[in-house]
Amino acid sequence: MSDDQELDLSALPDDELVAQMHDDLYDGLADEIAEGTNILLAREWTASDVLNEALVEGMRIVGIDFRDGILFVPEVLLAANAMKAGMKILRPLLAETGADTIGKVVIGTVKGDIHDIGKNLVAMMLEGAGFDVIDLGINTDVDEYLDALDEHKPDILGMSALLTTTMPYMKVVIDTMVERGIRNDYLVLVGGAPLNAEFGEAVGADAYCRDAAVASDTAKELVLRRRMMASEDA
Ligand code: B1M
Repeated sequence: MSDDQELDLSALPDDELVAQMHDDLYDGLADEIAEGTNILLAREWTASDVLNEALVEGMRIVGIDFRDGILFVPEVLLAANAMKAGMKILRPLLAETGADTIGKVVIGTVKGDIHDIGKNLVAMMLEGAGFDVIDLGINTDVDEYLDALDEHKPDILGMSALLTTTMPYMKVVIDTMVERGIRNDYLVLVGGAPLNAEFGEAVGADAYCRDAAVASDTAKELVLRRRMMASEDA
């Protein structure tokens, strides 16, 4: 629309800019999302405030209209691309850390599932907390997870699922780890919108993480606790 093209984002006050970014995300306008992200950062917003208030909130609105049949897959794909344009700018800021590496995480979205925005956010927050992150991407099957564990010997395996039809695959992975006698060699964290703590417990994970911040706090806490227990046993 010509009105939108002429809109000077930098002239908008913060609240109007954020509302405009929600609209731009909805319309899948990646360049505008990148521009809005840079403007908010230049106004000294923290990376996590930009992420949560402008991007995640915008995607929440998209999710509602997707659920209600107002938006369809192609539009939501564009919105996801726009979100990624903002996340690309935020990534180095969220991953910025002076801390030494505190552990290693292998993470991936489970087989049958191609949603990766939440998983990518979790990976960024873990990097920011000082973890080395090996990201297996989307549609990850049990062999890919287990090969990565073997190759990278991480402290943590993280799995993401956004569909009620794909979340049971987490149990396939954990059960295979049990069968192979390697389950207790790793901490297993699971997350994704349709999961909850009961599900995490039922599939045999060490913890369910509601969001990326919880995932990073939980990862730090469990790795430190495990190291303390190991040093007490030694
Ligand atoms: Co899809 N989709 N989608 N989708 N999509 C949902 C998930 C849905 C809830 C939409 C809806 O109906 N309201 C619905 C699932 C319904 C259900 O199963 N109950 C749905 C559907 C049905 C589908 C398709 C089947 C649609 C179709 O084809 N008819 C299809 C499935 C494709 C497949 O995977 N096989 C599909 C496709 C797509 C797109 C490709 C168009 C696109 C994905 C693009 C991409 O990811 N690159 C898409 C999107 C964008 C969504 C919504 C709108 C947004 C998801 C998102 O990115 N949220 C989503 C609606 C919604 O969730 N409200 C929807 C933002 C993100 C920051 O949040 O991912 O929840 P989230 O991640 C959070 C936490 O969950 C947690 O931390 C993250 C950050 O705080 N977390 C973890 C996530 N993973 C973690 C891992 C951890 C820890 C925490 O490990 C330790």
